[in-house]
Amino acid sequence: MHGDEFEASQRAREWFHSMVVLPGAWTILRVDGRSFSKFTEQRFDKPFDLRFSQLMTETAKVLLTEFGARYAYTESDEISILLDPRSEIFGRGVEKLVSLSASVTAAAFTHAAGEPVHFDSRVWVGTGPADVVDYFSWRQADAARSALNGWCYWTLRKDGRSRREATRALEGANASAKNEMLFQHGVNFNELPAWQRRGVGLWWETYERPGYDPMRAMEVTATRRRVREERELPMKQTYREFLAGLIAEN
Ligand SMILES: Nc1nc2c(ncn2[C@@H]2O[C@H](COP(=O)(O)OP(=O)(O)OP(=O)(O)O)[C@@H](O)[C@H]2O)c(=O)[nH]1
Ligand SMILES: [Mg+2]
Repeated sequence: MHGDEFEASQRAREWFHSMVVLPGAWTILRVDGRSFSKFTEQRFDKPFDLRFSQLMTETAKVLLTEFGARYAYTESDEISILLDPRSEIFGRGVEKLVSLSASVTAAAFTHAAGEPVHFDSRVWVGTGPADVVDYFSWRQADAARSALNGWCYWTLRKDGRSRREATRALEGANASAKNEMLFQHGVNFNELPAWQRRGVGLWWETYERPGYDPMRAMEVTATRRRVREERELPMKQTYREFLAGLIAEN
Protein backbone atom coordinates (compact mmCIF):
# COMPACT_ATOMS: atom_id res chain seq x y z
CA MET A 1 0.00 0.00 0.00
CA HIS A 2 1.33 3.45 -0.90
CA GLY A 3 1.62 6.12 1.72
CA ASP A 4 -1.32 8.08 0.27
CA GLU A 5 -3.54 5.04 0.12
CA PHE A 6 -2.68 4.09 3.65
CA GLU A 7 -3.42 7.62 4.80
CA ALA A 8 -6.79 7.54 2.99
CA SER A 9 -7.70 4.12 4.38
CA GLN A 10 -7.07 5.33 7.92
CA ARG A 11 -9.06 8.52 7.35
CA ALA A 12 -11.94 6.45 5.98
CA ARG A 13 -12.17 4.71 9.34
CA GLU A 14 -12.86 8.03 11.02
CA TRP A 15 -16.31 7.19 9.79
CA PHE A 16 -18.42 9.48 11.94
CA HIS A 17 -16.22 12.51 11.40
CA SER A 18 -17.97 13.46 8.17
CA MET A 19 -21.34 13.68 9.91
CA VAL A 20 -22.59 17.28 9.93
CA VAL A 21 -25.71 19.04 11.10
CA LEU A 22 -27.87 19.73 8.02
CA PRO A 23 -27.55 23.20 6.47
CA GLY A 24 -30.18 25.57 7.83
CA ALA A 25 -31.19 23.31 10.72
CA TRP A 26 -31.65 24.85 14.15
CA THR A 27 -29.18 23.21 16.48
CA ILE A 28 -29.23 22.91 20.24
CA LEU A 29 -26.48 21.29 22.26
CA ARG A 30 -27.39 19.99 25.69
CA VAL A 31 -24.73 19.10 28.21
CA ASP A 32 -25.52 17.25 31.44
CA GLY A 33 -23.36 16.67 34.52
CA ARG A 34 -22.16 13.09 34.90
CA SER A 35 -23.22 11.45 38.18
CA PHE A 36 -24.08 14.82 39.71
CA SER A 37 -26.42 13.16 42.19
CA LYS A 38 -23.27 11.77 43.75
CA PHE A 39 -21.09 14.83 43.14
CA THR A 40 -23.56 17.22 44.77
CA GLU A 41 -24.49 14.93 47.66
CA GLN A 42 -21.91 16.10 50.19
CA ARG A 43 -21.10 19.47 48.72
CA PHE A 44 -24.35 21.36 48.18
CA ASP A 45 -27.65 22.05 49.94
CA LYS A 46 -30.68 20.04 48.88
CA PRO A 47 -32.82 20.29 46.95
CA PHE A 48 -31.31 23.58 45.73
CA ASP A 49 -28.11 25.42 46.39
CA LEU A 50 -27.58 28.96 45.07
CA ARG A 51 -23.82 28.41 44.84
CA PHE A 52 -24.36 25.35 42.63
CA SER A 53 -26.74 27.32 40.41
CA GLN A 54 -24.17 30.11 40.14
CA LEU A 55 -21.50 27.63 39.05
CA MET A 56 -23.86 26.30 36.36
CA THR A 57 -24.74 29.83 35.25
CA GLU A 58 -21.10 30.87 35.05
CA THR A 59 -20.44 27.74 32.98
CA ALA A 60 -23.42 28.51 30.73
CA LYS A 61 -21.94 31.95 30.08
CA VAL A 62 -18.65 30.41 28.94
CA LEU A 63 -20.53 28.05 26.57
CA LEU A 64 -22.65 30.88 25.18
CA THR A 65 -19.47 32.85 24.49
CA GLU A 66 -17.28 30.03 23.14
CA PHE A 67 -19.96 28.81 20.74
CA GLY A 68 -21.25 32.27 19.79
CA ALA A 69 -24.69 30.90 20.70
CA ARG A 70 -27.97 32.78 20.59
CA TYR A 71 -29.39 31.62 23.89
CA ALA A 72 -28.36 29.46 26.84
CA TYR A 73 -30.69 27.86 29.36
CA THR A 74 -29.71 26.06 32.52
CA GLU A 75 -31.64 24.06 35.11
CA SER A 76 -30.42 21.41 37.53
CA ASP A 77 -27.12 19.99 36.17
CA GLU A 78 -27.87 20.67 32.49
CA ILE A 79 -27.23 23.50 30.03
CA SER A 80 -28.73 23.93 26.55
CA ILE A 81 -27.31 26.33 23.99
CA LEU A 82 -29.02 27.39 20.78
CA LEU A 83 -26.85 27.92 17.70
CA ASP A 84 -27.84 30.24 14.92
CA PRO A 85 -29.06 28.19 11.90
CA ARG A 86 -26.38 29.97 9.83
CA SER A 87 -23.64 29.11 12.30
CA GLU A 88 -20.66 27.42 10.64
CA ILE A 89 -18.87 26.76 13.90
CA PHE A 90 -16.59 23.67 13.66
CA GLY A 91 -17.92 23.15 10.15
CA ARG A 92 -21.16 21.95 11.83
CA GLY A 93 -19.38 18.66 12.53
CA VAL A 94 -21.37 16.55 14.98
CA GLU A 95 -18.31 14.98 16.64
CA LYS A 96 -16.74 18.41 17.12
CA LEU A 97 -19.94 20.00 18.46
CA VAL A 98 -20.57 17.18 20.92
CA SER A 99 -17.03 16.66 22.15
CA LEU A 100 -16.09 20.33 22.42
CA SER A 101 -19.31 21.38 24.15
CA ALA A 102 -18.73 18.65 26.74
CA SER A 103 -15.09 19.54 27.24
CA VAL A 104 -15.63 23.32 27.34
CA THR A 105 -18.35 22.75 29.96
CA ALA A 106 -16.25 20.38 32.04
CA ALA A 107 -13.25 22.72 31.94
CA ALA A 108 -15.31 25.80 32.85
CA PHE A 109 -17.15 24.11 35.72
CA THR A 110 -13.99 22.45 37.03
CA HIS A 111 -12.17 25.77 36.93
CA ALA A 112 -14.99 27.58 38.75
CA ALA A 113 -15.62 24.85 41.34
CA GLY A 114 -12.01 23.78 41.86
CA GLU A 115 -13.00 20.11 41.60
CA PRO A 116 -12.95 17.83 38.55
CA VAL A 117 -16.31 17.06 36.94
CA HIS A 118 -17.46 15.51 33.65
CA PHE A 119 -20.34 16.33 31.31
CA ASP A 120 -21.97 14.42 28.48
CA SER A 121 -23.41 16.17 25.44
CA ARG A 122 -25.99 15.60 22.75
CA VAL A 123 -27.30 17.35 19.66
CA TRP A 124 -30.92 18.32 19.07
CA VAL A 125 -32.05 19.52 15.64
CA GLY A 126 -35.19 21.44 14.77
CA THR A 127 -36.59 22.61 11.48
CA GLY A 128 -37.70 26.08 12.54
CA PRO A 129 -38.31 28.61 15.32
CA ALA A 130 -41.49 26.83 16.48
CA ASP A 131 -39.48 23.68 17.25
CA VAL A 132 -36.99 25.75 19.24
CA VAL A 133 -39.78 27.33 21.30
CA ASP A 134 -41.16 23.84 22.00
CA TYR A 135 -37.73 22.60 23.03
CA PHE A 136 -37.08 25.30 25.62
CA SER A 137 -40.66 25.04 26.95
CA TRP A 138 -40.03 21.32 27.37
CA ARG A 139 -36.84 21.90 29.38
CA GLN A 140 -38.58 24.54 31.50
CA ALA A 141 -41.46 22.17 32.24
CA ASP A 142 -38.84 19.61 33.25
CA ALA A 143 -37.31 22.17 35.63
CA ALA A 144 -40.70 22.84 37.22
CA ARG A 145 -41.51 19.14 37.57
CA SER A 146 -38.18 18.23 39.12
CA ALA A 147 -38.22 21.27 41.43
CA LEU A 148 -41.59 20.18 42.79
CA ASN A 149 -40.40 16.59 43.21
CA GLY A 150 -37.10 17.61 44.75
CA TRP A 151 -38.75 19.91 47.25
CA CYS A 152 -41.28 17.23 48.26
CA TYR A 153 -38.67 14.53 48.58
CA TRP A 154 -36.25 16.58 50.68
CA THR A 155 -38.99 18.09 52.82
CA LEU A 156 -40.06 14.55 53.74
CA ARG A 157 -36.47 13.40 54.30
CA LYS A 158 -35.74 16.38 56.55
CA ASP A 159 -38.96 15.51 58.38
CA GLY A 160 -37.41 12.17 59.30
CA ARG A 161 -38.68 9.86 56.54
CA SER A 162 -36.37 7.28 55.03
CA ARG A 163 -35.47 7.27 51.34
CA ARG A 164 -37.97 4.56 50.70
CA GLU A 165 -40.78 6.20 52.69
CA ALA A 166 -40.25 9.53 50.95
CA THR A 167 -40.22 7.87 47.53
CA ARG A 168 -43.34 5.85 48.38
CA ALA A 169 -45.22 8.93 49.59
CA LEU A 170 -44.63 10.67 46.25
CA GLU A 171 -45.50 7.76 43.98
CA GLY A 172 -48.74 8.40 42.21
CA ALA A 173 -49.20 11.85 43.77
CA ASN A 174 -50.22 14.48 41.22
CA ALA A 175 -48.90 18.05 41.11
CA SER A 176 -51.65 19.54 43.25
CA ALA A 177 -51.22 16.84 45.91
CA LYS A 178 -47.49 17.62 45.97
CA ASN A 179 -48.17 21.36 46.29
CA GLU A 180 -50.57 20.62 49.11
CA MET A 181 -48.08 18.36 50.87
CA LEU A 182 -45.45 21.12 50.76
CA PHE A 183 -47.98 23.64 52.02
CA GLN A 184 -48.69 21.39 55.02
CA HIS A 185 -44.99 21.63 55.81
CA GLY A 186 -45.01 25.42 55.54
CA VAL A 187 -43.57 25.66 52.01
CA ASN A 188 -45.42 27.64 49.36
CA PHE A 189 -44.02 26.26 46.11
CA ASN A 190 -45.06 29.32 44.10
CA GLU A 191 -43.06 31.58 46.36
CA LEU A 192 -39.80 29.69 46.01
CA PRO A 193 -37.10 31.52 44.02
CA ALA A 194 -37.96 31.61 40.30
CA TRP A 195 -34.57 30.17 39.25
CA GLN A 196 -35.40 26.94 41.07
CA ARG A 197 -38.78 26.47 39.39
CA ARG A 198 -38.07 27.98 35.95
CA GLY A 199 -34.33 27.76 35.33
CA VAL A 200 -32.01 30.55 34.22
CA GLY A 201 -31.70 32.09 30.73
CA LEU A 202 -28.71 33.89 29.22
CA TRP A 203 -28.49 35.86 25.99
CA TRP A 204 -26.69 38.76 24.34
CA GLU A 205 -27.90 42.28 24.78
CA THR A 206 -26.49 45.48 23.40
CA TYR A 207 -25.97 48.63 25.37
CA GLU A 208 -24.60 52.10 24.79
CA ARG A 209 -21.48 53.07 26.63
CA PRO A 210 -20.50 56.71 26.81
CA GLY A 211 -16.81 57.33 26.42
CA TYR A 212 -14.21 59.84 25.36
CA ASP A 213 -12.28 59.66 22.12
CA PRO A 214 -8.87 61.28 22.78
CA MET A 215 -7.95 61.33 19.07
CA ARG A 216 -10.99 63.38 18.14
CA ALA A 217 -11.14 65.07 21.56
CA MET A 218 -14.86 64.46 21.90
CA GLU A 219 -17.52 62.50 23.78
CA VAL A 220 -18.64 59.38 21.92
CA THR A 221 -21.01 56.50 22.54
CA ALA A 222 -19.99 52.98 21.71
CA THR A 223 -22.43 50.12 21.21
CA ARG A 224 -21.29 47.09 23.15
CA ARG A 225 -22.52 43.55 23.69
CA ARG A 226 -22.82 41.83 27.01
CA VAL A 227 -24.42 38.69 28.40
CA ARG A 228 -27.75 39.19 30.09
CA GLU A 229 -28.43 36.65 32.84
CA GLU A 230 -32.10 36.30 33.77
CA ARG A 231 -32.89 34.48 37.00
CA GLU A 232 -36.59 35.44 36.88
CA LEU A 233 -37.72 34.01 33.57
CA PRO A 234 -41.38 34.15 32.64
CA MET A 235 -43.15 30.81 32.23
CA LYS A 236 -45.53 29.04 29.89
CA GLN A 237 -47.06 31.27 27.17
CA THR A 238 -45.10 34.38 28.23
CA TYR A 239 -41.85 32.40 28.06
CA ARG A 240 -42.84 31.12 24.60
CA GLU A 241 -43.43 34.68 23.42
CA PHE A 242 -40.14 35.82 24.89
CA LEU A 243 -38.33 32.99 23.09
CA ALA A 244 -40.07 33.69 19.79
CA GLY A 245 -38.95 37.32 20.04
CA LEU A 246 -35.38 36.38 20.87
CA ILE A 247 -35.19 33.95 17.95
CA ALA A 248 -36.72 36.39 15.48
CA GLU A 249 -34.03 39.01 16.15
CA ASN A 250 -31.04 39.14 13.85
N1 LIG B 1 -27.61 19.28 46.21
C1 LIG B 1 -27.96 19.73 45.00
N2 LIG B 1 -28.01 18.84 43.99
C2 LIG B 1 -28.38 19.29 42.77
C3 LIG B 1 -28.71 20.65 42.53
N3 LIG B 1 -29.05 20.78 41.23
C4 LIG B 1 -28.93 19.55 40.68
N4 LIG B 1 -28.51 18.64 41.60
C5 LIG B 1 -28.28 17.20 41.42
O1 LIG B 1 -28.08 16.89 40.07
C6 LIG B 1 -28.84 15.73 39.71
C7 LIG B 1 -29.16 15.79 38.25
O2 LIG B 1 -29.91 14.69 37.84
P1 LIG B 1 -29.42 13.67 36.72
O3 LIG B 1 -28.63 14.35 35.66
O4 LIG B 1 -30.65 12.97 36.28
O5 LIG B 1 -28.52 12.64 37.55
P2 LIG B 1 -26.96 12.30 37.49
O6 LIG B 1 -26.57 11.71 38.79
O7 LIG B 1 -26.19 13.52 37.08
O8 LIG B 1 -26.86 11.15 36.42
P3 LIG B 1 -26.31 11.19 34.91
O9 LIG B 1 -26.63 12.54 34.35
O10 LIG B 1 -27.06 10.11 34.21
O11 LIG B 1 -24.84 10.92 34.99
C8 LIG B 1 -30.05 15.78 40.64
O12 LIG B 1 -30.57 14.53 40.87
C9 LIG B 1 -29.48 16.38 41.92
O13 LIG B 1 -28.99 15.36 42.74
C10 LIG B 1 -28.64 21.57 43.64
O14 LIG B 1 -28.92 22.78 43.54
N5 LIG B 1 -28.26 21.05 44.85
MG1 LIG C 1 -26.59 14.51 35.28
